[in-house]
Amino acid sequence: MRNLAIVAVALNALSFVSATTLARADIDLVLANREDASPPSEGVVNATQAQLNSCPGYRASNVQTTPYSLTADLTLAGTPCNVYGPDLTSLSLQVTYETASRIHVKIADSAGKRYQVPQDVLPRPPSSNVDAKQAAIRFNYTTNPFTFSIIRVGKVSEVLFSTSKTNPLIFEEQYLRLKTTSLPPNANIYGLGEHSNTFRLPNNNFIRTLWSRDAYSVPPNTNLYGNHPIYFEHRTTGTHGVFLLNSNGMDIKINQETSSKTTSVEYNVIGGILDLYFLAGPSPAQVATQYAQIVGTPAEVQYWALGLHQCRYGYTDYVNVMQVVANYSRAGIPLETMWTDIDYMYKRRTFSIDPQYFPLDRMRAFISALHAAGQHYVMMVDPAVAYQPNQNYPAYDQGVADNAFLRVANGSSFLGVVWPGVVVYPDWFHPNASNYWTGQFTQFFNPNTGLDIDGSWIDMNEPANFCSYPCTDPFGQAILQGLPPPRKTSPPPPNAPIVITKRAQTASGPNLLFPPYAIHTATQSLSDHTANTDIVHYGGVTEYDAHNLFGTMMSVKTHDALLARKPGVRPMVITRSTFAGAGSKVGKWLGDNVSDWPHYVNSIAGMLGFATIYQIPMVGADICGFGGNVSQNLCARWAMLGAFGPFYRNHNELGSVSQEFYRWPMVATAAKNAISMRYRLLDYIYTAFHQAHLDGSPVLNPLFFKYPQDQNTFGIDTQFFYGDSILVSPVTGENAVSVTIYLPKDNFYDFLTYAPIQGTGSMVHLSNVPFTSIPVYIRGGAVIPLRQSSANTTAQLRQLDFEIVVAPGVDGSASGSLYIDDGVSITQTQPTTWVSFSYKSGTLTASGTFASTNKVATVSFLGVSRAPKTVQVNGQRVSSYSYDSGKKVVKALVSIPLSAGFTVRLG
Ligand code: MIG
Repeated sequence: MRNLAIVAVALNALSFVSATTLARADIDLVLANREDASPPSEGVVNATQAQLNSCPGYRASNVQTTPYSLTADLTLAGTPCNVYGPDLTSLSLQVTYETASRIHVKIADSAGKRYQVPQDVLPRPPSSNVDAKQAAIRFNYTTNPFTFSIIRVGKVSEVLFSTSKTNPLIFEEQYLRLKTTSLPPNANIYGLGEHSNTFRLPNNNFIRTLWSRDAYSVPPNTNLYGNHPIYFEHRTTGTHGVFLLNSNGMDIKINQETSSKTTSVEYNVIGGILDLYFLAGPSPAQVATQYAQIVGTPAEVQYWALGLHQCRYGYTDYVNVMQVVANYSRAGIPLETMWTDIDYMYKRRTFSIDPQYFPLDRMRAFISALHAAGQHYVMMVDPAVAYQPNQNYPAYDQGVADNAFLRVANGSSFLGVVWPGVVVYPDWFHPNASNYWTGQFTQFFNPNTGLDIDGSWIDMNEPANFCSYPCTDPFGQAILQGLPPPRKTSPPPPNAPIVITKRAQTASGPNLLFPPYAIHTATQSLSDHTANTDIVHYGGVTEYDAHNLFGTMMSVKTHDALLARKPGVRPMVITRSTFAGAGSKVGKWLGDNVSDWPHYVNSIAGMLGFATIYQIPMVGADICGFGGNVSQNLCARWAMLGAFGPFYRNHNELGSVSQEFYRWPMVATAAKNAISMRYRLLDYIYTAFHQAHLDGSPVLNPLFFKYPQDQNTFGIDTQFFYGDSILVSPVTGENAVSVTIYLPKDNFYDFLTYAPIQGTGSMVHLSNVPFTSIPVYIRGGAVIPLRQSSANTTAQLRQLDFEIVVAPGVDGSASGSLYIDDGVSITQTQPTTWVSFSYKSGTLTASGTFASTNKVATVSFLGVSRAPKTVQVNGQRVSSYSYDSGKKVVKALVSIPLSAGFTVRLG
């Protein structure tokens, strides 16, 4: 226990000391210690697999079927094993063929009393009640003991998921165990985030823990900020998905089963019910769109939000912030959006502004100047509200008046410790929470009298707490941690609420603080460094059940607050903590990474998880790294990789060396080169976002999504497709100027020169890749709309004409699309442009709806093996074209209004 105490102190220190004073080695040490630390033993049981497997399982009876459904009663099939608490004796099973590619399997207590993720947090999709015979996957079962499997039917019949007698279903008050042992050996499993492991998950002796946590340095093999209990399993015969709709803490164990030579996935969940959705695919992208039908398709983003963002923790005052904006202009690097961290707040209190360092009138003037320049401004909002009774602090007073804060059992506010010192937290379940939150936004961010922000950055919503459980003395902790308490030297106010540290545990009830099964959270316990899990939210939901929803509920409230502030405008919100479904409202950044090469490389896997699996495509890592000091080589590489991430923001920790792109000439050049590519591609990726919004199509694609038969691609997470067709292969080695990449057997074209590159399904070594360049290829088969050039702001970019690039695939054809709207409105009042391009036998055809004032100024045909005799636009010969026989490119200079369909033909 002594060791534990030391670690706890060290972790508190870690929470607020800047990275410059805490070397990376110290961080690793603290984390290593933390992982070694055994969980508190109180109430915790350690059961063996043998004990679990001797549990009786359940027997199915009263089986009722319709063509599209099955229900049954499940009764405990023997003596209760009570391994982690009492077994439930009667359960209900409900199976529904909701669509031809989705089966819903719900195993719950027969009384239907247990906690389930609330409908208003994640509305369930309607069921189309499809005849089982029409479905691509089938539910099979045995009655005694009850086991079930999900089978892919069709040409190849194969088992996707199957429970067994040897690993019986366990359903106890605080422990659910469900294990499938039927995955192929060395299975390709993706998802189950948030994690910082490889994109293709380790599949032996591996535990994924889902429990939201403030996770500085985002260590692999630990629980991080968000929770997404969805996995895709890929085989050459097809991909399928399994989603466990459950917000409770859980361990998902993946192992190689030596006896059966298979891979197993075992859910160990400490509450809720087993609410499973099986998705048939069979293509990886189809699993993605099928998952989107459950959790919602991603919110449409504002066009400007795809521009470059600059942020840091530690901008000292508004003058400093303005200097950064000015320096970007001076360096000629297009900066779209400036951000400000908690630095602006008065004593770090949310919804407050420091009158000396960030005076309101100066800030208002600064923000209008930004807007006048076509730029944008985003500020941080934290959920924890400073505990400031009788201080005329509206965010606190109004929350108290609205009863909108989390309370402990005796009715007083739950007190934690965050930046401003002692804090309270909103209870998002409270019916007043929406009004309270929207009220704060409409007042503090009032465009006419307050800060006219363009978007909101929400942090610490795990929720984070710097006070270790049981946090008996938050006031003392705030002082000890040097956080700005209201009066450092004064005693707590006489009316300070009594902090309840009494355990909620009763002899027979559930133990909400230390459940018998201890999930492998990297914190000391469930309640450590967050809100206590025995807190009961308004309406009776416990923090134990809803902890993993806090960030998503805050996200939705913030989204709604921004919408109330500017009706009709797409809210721009970037959150840290997420749950399944968050992407339908907000975007996400990957939290506190570190300025080192491994974090740079791993940011790809991180983005792929959110953009391809979890349906939160507006995602990015802190570019150039948050903690620690970045080197110019690393910042140059990251400026370029980040330009091919959906959310492109440079962000840095308090005390770390400055890392704005203009700080080093080489980094400035790298950034300009990459931004130029990104901006020319902005409409291409905006179109991908629109498609994602329509049906959940992935905005980034791992290589295997495009080459599902090519085994070499299954583990690749150092290369990816930006959108459908732009292959990004960054240099990954530390300080390296070369990289070995994989090129699938396909046609590719260099993005900058257009020269063809034949992929042969093998590794290719690229040497002499300078620190100002990133290898980017167009995949054959694509028609890519590019803006003619880059621009200083996205507003200017929208004025430019287009170049259409035709990059034929192996079969000689190509296709693509282009979506243009006003870029900001939820509902478009003006006609939009939605063009399909297709290319075949020398003819490019553009059809669809056209309402753009932009023109097509150039059409470039790649991979053309001879000079064309003629080039015709809508049947009329044009003379202004050239042919480059070395690069095999025909470039036609045209002037085609995007107001009607057209053809361009090579003769
Ligand atoms: O305890 O607001 O992840 O991006 O700069 C740290 C200060 C609080 C954590 C965020 C980080 C942000 C920092 N915040």
